[in-house]
Amino acid sequence: MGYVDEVIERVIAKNPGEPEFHQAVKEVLESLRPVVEANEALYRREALLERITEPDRQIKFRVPWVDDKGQVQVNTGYRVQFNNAIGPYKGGLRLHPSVNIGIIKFLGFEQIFKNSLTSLPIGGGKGGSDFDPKGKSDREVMAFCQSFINELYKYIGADEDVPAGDIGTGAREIGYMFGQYKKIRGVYEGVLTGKGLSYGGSLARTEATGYGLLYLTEEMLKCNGLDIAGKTIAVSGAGNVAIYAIQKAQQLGAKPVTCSDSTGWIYDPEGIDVALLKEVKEVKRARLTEYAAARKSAQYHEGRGVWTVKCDIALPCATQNELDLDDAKALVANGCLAVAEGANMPTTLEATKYLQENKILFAPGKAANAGGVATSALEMSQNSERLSWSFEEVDSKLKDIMVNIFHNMDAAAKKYGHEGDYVVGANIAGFEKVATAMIAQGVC
Ligand code: NDP
Ligand code: 2IT
Repeated sequence: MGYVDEVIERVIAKNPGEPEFHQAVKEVLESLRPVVEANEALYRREALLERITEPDRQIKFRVPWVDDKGQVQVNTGYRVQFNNAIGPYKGGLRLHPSVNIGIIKFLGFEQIFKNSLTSLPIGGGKGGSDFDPKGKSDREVMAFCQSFINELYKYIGADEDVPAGDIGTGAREIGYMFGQYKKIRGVYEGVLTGKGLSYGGSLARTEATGYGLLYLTEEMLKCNGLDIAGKTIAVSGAGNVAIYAIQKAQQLGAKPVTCSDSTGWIYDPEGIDVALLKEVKEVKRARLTEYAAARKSAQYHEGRGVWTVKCDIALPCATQNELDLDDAKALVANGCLAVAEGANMPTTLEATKYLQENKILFAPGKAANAGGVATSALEMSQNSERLSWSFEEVDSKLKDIMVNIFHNMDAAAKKYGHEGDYVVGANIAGFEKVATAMIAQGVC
């Protein structure tokens, strides 16, 4: 058995009941075959693949808090510090009832290669809790966030580990966490990113993941002889990534016609009204039925179904494994040209294979959604130099980073004989830098 297959088997055996982590490891390691085969003796001696698939540490803790009725609630908190070969651990915090250690490990593992692709000095980590912010009062969210930091503060710091937002964690949650960290540690430092603008946040961080997704998609289309202007886009999700993907798509002259949340989805043939979507989701924190009620052209459907809509480009921006083989078949049958992942691992392995076999341009999440964490790293730079850059400055750096990511993954795919396979290209380009750093730093 080859080294890659041996390590995949070992990861599955050592981490039972963690299917998302297995999936992420398979996707990465299988596409690293060309580079592993070229360096097999060295990597085996270094146990490089065993080391890169084993987190530096996993922290799991109790998060007790008191709800508005005076009842004590208990959640579980996690932080997986996966790899800090090229910089402090960096990655978001997911607050969603589905969170478990396997999900946090898949996200942390992906983050290693994504962060490397940004070309900025950040290692990989991820955290979160099974707490559900939906339907909670601001006071309850604050109580949870303070309790979460009461334990997590021991393990994070501006030069150690810098958490940020993810599903369920936005500016409100980051604000409460930052306040509690400052209170406990008595230091004012860039320990979290995605902060409010009046206390160390970066302009354009809110927009960054969605905007970055579109910058990379635009470049990928351009380099394949296509223009994004005039294209119809299907988007899933209605959160931070989806909203700003829709906004930038419109600015680039494309027409996003769908969005979704966990209960249903919208088809709006006139194009999504971003101001209304923001009002419903960012201000009222309401369901998409409110969008449909306020807009004549919008059709609301229960359940899932975004990928059945005819589109030129599909942007999954909600959650993992939300685009399966049947969805991929529907997209291909409807003449879709490109899929770019705004979410982390939204496309199943079978669906990715089908899309690529059918010559759909496919940009994997670790490249396509790297604009969020890249701009987080720019926020860290601004915090370190105690300065704030203008929106235009941050946005132009973000655009350069995304264009650069596209060309790096394109070049790595070509170098190893897989031209146009951006999954192989992104994984190899992200991996090579981390591998070189790990080997140079010795066995640690
Ligand atoms: P938000 O919490 O802002 O929005 C998530 C959206 O996805 C909501 O519309 C939510 O619907 C929907 N959703 C979440 N879970 C499910 C589910 N299990 N089934 C169906 N719909 C679901 O999160 P973000 O927009 O920040 O994150 C979206 C994706 O992008 C995630 O995969 C995240 O890891 C990834 N990502 C985020 C980055 C960021 O900077 N925020 C950076 C890079 C990647 P509902 O409200 O009904 O739950
Ligand atoms: O998945 C991701 O890259 C994020 N949720 C953003 C992480 C960050 O540190 O900004």
